[in-house]
Formats: sequence, structure tokens, C-alpha cells
Amino acid sequence: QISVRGVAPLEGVDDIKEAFNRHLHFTLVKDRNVATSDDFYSALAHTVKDNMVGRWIRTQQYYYEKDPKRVYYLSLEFYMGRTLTNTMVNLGIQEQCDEAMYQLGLNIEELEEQEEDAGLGNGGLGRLAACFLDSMATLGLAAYGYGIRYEYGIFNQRIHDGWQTEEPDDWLRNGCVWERARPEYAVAVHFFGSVQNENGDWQKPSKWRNTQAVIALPYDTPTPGYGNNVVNTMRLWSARATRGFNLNLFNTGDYIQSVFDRNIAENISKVLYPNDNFFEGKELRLKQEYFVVCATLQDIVRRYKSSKFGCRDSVRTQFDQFHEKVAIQLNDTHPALAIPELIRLLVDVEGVAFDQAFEITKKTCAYTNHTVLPEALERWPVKMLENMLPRHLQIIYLINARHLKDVAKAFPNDSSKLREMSLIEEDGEKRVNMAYLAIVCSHAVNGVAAIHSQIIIDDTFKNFYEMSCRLGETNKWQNKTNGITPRRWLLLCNPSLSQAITDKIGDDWHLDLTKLRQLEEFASDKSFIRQIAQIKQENKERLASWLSQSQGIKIDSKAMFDIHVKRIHEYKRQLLNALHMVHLYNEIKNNPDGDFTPRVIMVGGKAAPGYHTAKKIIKLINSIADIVNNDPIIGDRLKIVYINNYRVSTAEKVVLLFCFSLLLFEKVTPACDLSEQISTAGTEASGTGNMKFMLNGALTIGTLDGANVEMSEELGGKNIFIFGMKVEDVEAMDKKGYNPQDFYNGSPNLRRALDQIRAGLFSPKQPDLFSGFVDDLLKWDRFKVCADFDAYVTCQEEVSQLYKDEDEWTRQCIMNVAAAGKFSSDRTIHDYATEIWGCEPSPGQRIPG
Ligand code: 26R
Repeated sequence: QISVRGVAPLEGVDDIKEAFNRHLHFTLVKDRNVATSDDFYSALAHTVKDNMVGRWIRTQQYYYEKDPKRVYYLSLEFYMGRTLTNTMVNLGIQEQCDEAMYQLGLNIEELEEQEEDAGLGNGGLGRLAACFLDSMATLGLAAYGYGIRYEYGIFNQRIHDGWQTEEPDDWLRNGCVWERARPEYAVAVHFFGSVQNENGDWQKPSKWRNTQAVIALPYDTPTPGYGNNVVNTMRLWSARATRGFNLNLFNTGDYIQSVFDRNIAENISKVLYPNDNFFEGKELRLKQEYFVVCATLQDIVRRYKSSKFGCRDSVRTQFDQFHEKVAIQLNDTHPALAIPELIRLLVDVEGVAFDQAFEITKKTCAYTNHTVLPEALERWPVKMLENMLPRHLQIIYLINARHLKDVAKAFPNDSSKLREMSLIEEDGEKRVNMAYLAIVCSHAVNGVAAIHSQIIIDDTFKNFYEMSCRLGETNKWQNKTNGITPRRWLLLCNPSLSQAITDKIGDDWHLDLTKLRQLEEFASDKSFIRQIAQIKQENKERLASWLSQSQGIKIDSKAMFDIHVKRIHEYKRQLLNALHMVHLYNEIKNNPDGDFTPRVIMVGGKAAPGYHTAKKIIKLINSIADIVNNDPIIGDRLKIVYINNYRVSTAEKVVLLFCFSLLLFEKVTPACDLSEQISTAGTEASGTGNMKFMLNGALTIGTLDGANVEMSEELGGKNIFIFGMKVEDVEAMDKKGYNPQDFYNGSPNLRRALDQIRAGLFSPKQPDLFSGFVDDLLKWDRFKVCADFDAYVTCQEEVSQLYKDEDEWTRQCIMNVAAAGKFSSDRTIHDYATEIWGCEPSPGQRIPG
């Protein structure tokens, strides 16, 4: 037996062993005989954390002395996943730890598996925030992530009889090694109550009275940069009842009840809302949004005031330079209450005039939009705001009054614009449009891929873009194409591919991913092709054996791994994939001796608990899997074909739907042959899974949507399977009037598949289970699954053809890795820093010490 990651430099190994043993003894109070795997994990995690705290303190001291502009990334979600391996990688101590554990007779990979996922996010938006923290530290920015320390993260998915069920994610059950409570920085957050304005003037400093207070207790987690000694902070707030919470009950004698009622306050940070792309308008969610914003802004202002000017020790009292020291990035509108809250602090607490407070706020804040689906846009009822945040509603009205004057200036003689662009929507229940609020009070607004940023200005926020143009607001509307951190999404999750790349081009790509272009030179090199193919094969075998061990699923690792993992949503069109499965099934059944390319189709992802259609899609895919995988005729015949034909012509299609988690995402990424990115053009803002697969040497089948467009550009339009309607085609079709029935009638393959599903072929015990579903699809088909079906099938046939030519397939995989450089979140963050935040990244510059 050798340690898993090869020979380690021996310096440091003894120290690590010693620290590990010390933690096992003193921190965990265990000896080797009674210690569990979890104890060993914790001892190692503490040891690794110890290696970081010196850098963490020094980084913060360094910021205090240098007083650079601070960047605040405000987000309701941080989808961090596991921390141990990532920390070892970024600190450069992975091999030493590995060797130390080996010398102690422990398997480090087993210990790594003990760590809980920090699943404080739903999907793309939350994981993007996590990648950004890595890149901000790596680029040496004085940055902070601010969010909520949910006691329960994204639910754990279970599949019962093909249906999704949800289980609470009790991720803090065994404690969290990485976080540190900071009670000395706790602050109060107020809700409800009423406002007293001076002379009834809302613009004047006002008093917000008779509120209910909740304590926000911060927990800090270090976020290390890669190889530069920088360690930034992610500060997550946890809700605590105040000492006197519901003391009136106490006074009336019900002490026990008053203690119970502390839960009302503490529920604020209890659980992450599992909605992705759907606005529900729940009061507790609004409380969460204000809670994080209010606590964070108090922290930001405190830090601004206490920082030094140059070398003088005086404390800042003026706010005209606030925006030169503070940049606040709003991760979608979820933290958009930061805007009225900052204005409130400036006006009511710091005594700044309203107009100046507005200007400071606008120069400080910037807003990123992550979705154009109308049902995902936050529109809070005025009634709810009036009740919970009366002062903020006043401030929003003041902002709106200012804004509408500007609208009138920009669009003279067009009163319809006043109604269309008001922050307050008046049709039906009065609501505040949070995106409009964020746009009006930000100096920069950006989309997350080129096509998405274009759609925003052409369509979603057309009026606001037009107004900016007329008022001469240049550089307000921007694009910042998303990225992923190459540390977690290549170095950490795919060590063998990383090593093969480094052997060819050196390791500069760790910090400059565009260096991967140099691989193009080797793309046709036969021995490199064989090496890369071999690595992919080993990754697939690793996934296959993991699936068989942990989920009891047996698959053929030689088959094409066709992978579709992301949140389940109609716009992402898992249904299109499902129809393709049925089509393949039919093709094999009709021609059992045909020469099919074996595939393992894996679909994974969570549906929002209340999203019935998405849950039905999960059930449908599992139902198809049941039939395909267990078809008594086909199944046996496939086996016979496989054996009889001596592997010349095999046909085995396996469909899997597994319980999805971020961990699983990390496991499937290196093993993917074909990445499914098949949303209706114009619906996926960017996508980031697409980038992860590309970087790990998968080919993509996708529509010209989100970042797929730029992936295709980077590839020069080659080595990627693009199919289906473009945004223009979708628009034209909507104009003309789309009728899915036409496609049903025009496509025998589609008709056959839909008829089979409708008739219950895949739900024999409940033949009408999917009939309503199919009927609805043929009536509306909002995301044009039927319209793209034939193009998808044809494109998949090309994929199957190419897969038969292993060398050519692998050459194209290498070209994909080589073209993935643009999609590093280091590039994304560099652009945010220079074009929005106004601060200089210092990549490669180490913090002294
Ligand atoms: C509850 C409601 C307000 C809500 C809406 C939307 C909650 C969460 C979301 C998540 C959305 C905004 C999201 O995750 N969007 C994704 O952002 C990714 C990162 O920019 C993109 O890559 C992806 O295309 C987009 O869907």
C-alpha cells in the first residue's frame, strides 16, 4: 500500500501527525481505539484549519493596514460543498496530509468522505457565489461573502417508488470544524413597529419605533486563496432571540411559554427555501432577506468607520467617499433590501441628506441578474413591506418618486412609461418590483453570459436600458460571463487529468486557465489521445464502482456516459432527454441486432418540493428506467447480443436517476462523456455545469443558450453538438403562434414516444399516470420540447456515430479542455473587479509572512 497521492515532501509531515494526534486527544477527547471515522476526519480538519489561521489573521491585519477598497458579495446562498480537500489544495499541503494519514495507518479518502456537504444553496446561483469566494481570495481582493447560516441546507433527496421525497439536511449535526462564532460582533435586527417622521417629511431623519428585535450572531468561515497566503472571510448570520424576547409573557407569568417563543425569532435562519426560479412571496423569506441585509450593512458601516485613512489613526465620520472604500455586489435581487437599508442608515442614523444618501448608495451597489423567467422575479406585496419594514417602504416610495421624475425626463410625452417603469406595480395587489429597485439604485447591472445580458437589455429590462442610454449612463449595462473555479472543478475533482495536463504544459494553468490552449498542439498526438482516453475510462470505472457500492447500480463503464445533472425544471428540458430515451428504446426494440452505441444515460437533480410538474418528470424518467432496464425481452436479448456477438455489436442502454447532491456532481464531472445542456434557447441565463463538463473533457450536446454560445465560440464552432432553435427562431415561432400538435403530427418518432407514454407503456400499474401530462404538453408546451425533438434526435445520432471513433472522440475532448480557459471564475472576478468594483486584482502576489 502506498499513500494515495504519491510521494510527499517529508517536511511538515511530522508536524501534521503531531497536530492530528493532539486534536484527537484534546479536541475530540478520544484515543485511537474508540475514535470513529468522523473523529479522524475532525482531527484532520482541525489540523488543516490550524495551518490556515495564521494566514487568516495576517490577511485581515494586512487589509486593516493597507485599507484597500472592500468588496462585499451579498447572497442568500453559498453552495460551498465540502471544505477539507479544497483547503488542503489551496494551502498546498495535500501531499503532506496524505502522507501523514498514511503513516498513521489511515485512508485519507475515507476521511474526506466523512465531511458533510455545506449545501446552503439551490443550484447555479449559490455555487457561483462559492466559486467567486475562491477566485476573490486567489486574486487577492479584500472581499467578504455575507449570507445566512441556515441550520438546514438544501433538502436531501430520496426516491421512493420513482417519486422524489425530501428529507431535512441536518448538516450541523456533528458540528462544523470550519466555522467560528463571533458573539462580540452580534448585532440587532428590527422588524415591524412604526415610523415617526420629522414634520411628516419622509426625507428627514426618522425614528422607527416599537419594533421587534432579533439578534444576528455571525459565524466566520475562512476562504483561502490558491497558493497566495490570502485567507478571506465568509460571514454567515444566525438568528437568536434577544434577552427580552416576549418578556411581556414573562411578566404575565408565563415564563415557560416565553422561552418556547424564542423559536419564533430563531426560525429566521432555520432553513434554506428550496425554490429555484420560483418566487413564492412567503413572509419568512422576506424576513430572511432583510435579516442578512441589515446585519451585513451594520458590519460594513462599522468596518468603514473604524478603518484608518492612510496612516492616521482617525476614524471616518464622512460618507462622501463611502463608495471609494466599499463595493456591494447583489447576487440577484434576494439581498436588494440592502439598498433602502443603506439609505436608511445614512439618513436616519448618520444624518446624511436623502439625495446624497441615494447617490452614495447607487455608487456603492451593483446588481447581477441570474434569470429571465418572469415567475422567478421577486415582487413583494406592498402590504407585507408596510407591515414588516415600514421605514423601508417609505424610502422605496421616495426612490420611486425620484425615479419617475427621471423617467419623465427620459421619455417626455410618454406617460405609459411611468406606469410600466414604476417600482410599484399597481395592477392587482400592489407590489414592489425588486429588480426595478435594484436597477434604479445600482451603478452597474449585469447578466451572466453574453446572450443573457443581451436579452436583458433587449427584452426583460428594455425600458430601463433605453432610459440609461437617454440619460447618458454609459457602462451601466454590462456582461460578466460566469465561470467556475479550476481548483475544485479540475485540480481537486480530477487529479489524474490535472496531472496529465501539467505533464504536457506545466502548471501555470492553475492560475491562468487560458494556458490550456497549449493543449491544442497535442490534440492529435496519438499517445496523448490514448492517455486521455485511459484517464476518462478510469474515471468512469471509479464512478461505476462508486454507484455500485453506494447505490447498488450496475453499469457498463465502456458505454457512453451521457449525463444530465442540474435542477429539474421544465425550461431545462429533462423531458426532451426522457423522450430521447424512449426513442432509443424503440429503435433497439425494432432492430435488436442493430449496431447501437451503448449509452448510460444519467439524469440527476432536485425538484422544488412544491413543483409538481418537475416531480412528475422525475417519476417519468424513473418509470422509463424501470421498463428499459428490466424489459424481459429486450434485457435478455441485449445480454445475448452482447455475449453472442463477442462485443462487436452491443446494445445496452441504461437509464439512471440518482439522489442528487453537490458531492455527486463532483464525482460525475470527471466521468462524463456527453454533457446535456439542452434548455430552450433564451431561458438558461448561463449555466455553469456546462463549463465543468467541458473542462473535464466531455463533449457537449446543447442549444445556443446561455454560456453554450460562448463555449461554441471558443471552440470555433467545432467539436460541440449544437442543435435546435435559436433565440430568434423561438421568438419567430411565438409570433406566428406555436402549436405542439403540428410537431406531434409531423414527427412519427415523437408521436410514437408520446403515445406510448400516454398509453401507460411505462406505467403499467397505473396506465393513465402520464396521460394528463402528455395532453398538457400537446396543448401548451411552454418550452417547445416538441419543436426541438427531431433536431435533438438527429444530433444524438451524430453523437453516437462519433463515439464509435474513440480516437477522434478523444481528440475532440482534448480540444474542449483546451478551449475551456475562458470559463475560469478568476477571469470573471477579474472583470467584476476592474469594470464594476473599481479595484485592482493582484494575482500571484503573496501576502508576506
Ligand atoms: C425564490 C426565488 C426568488 C429564486 C429565484 C431564482 C431563488 C433562486 C433562484 C435561482 C436562480 C436565480 C439561479 O440559480 N439562476 C442560475 O444562476 C446561475 C448562475 O448565474 C446561472 O448559471 C443559471 O443559468 C441560472 O439559472
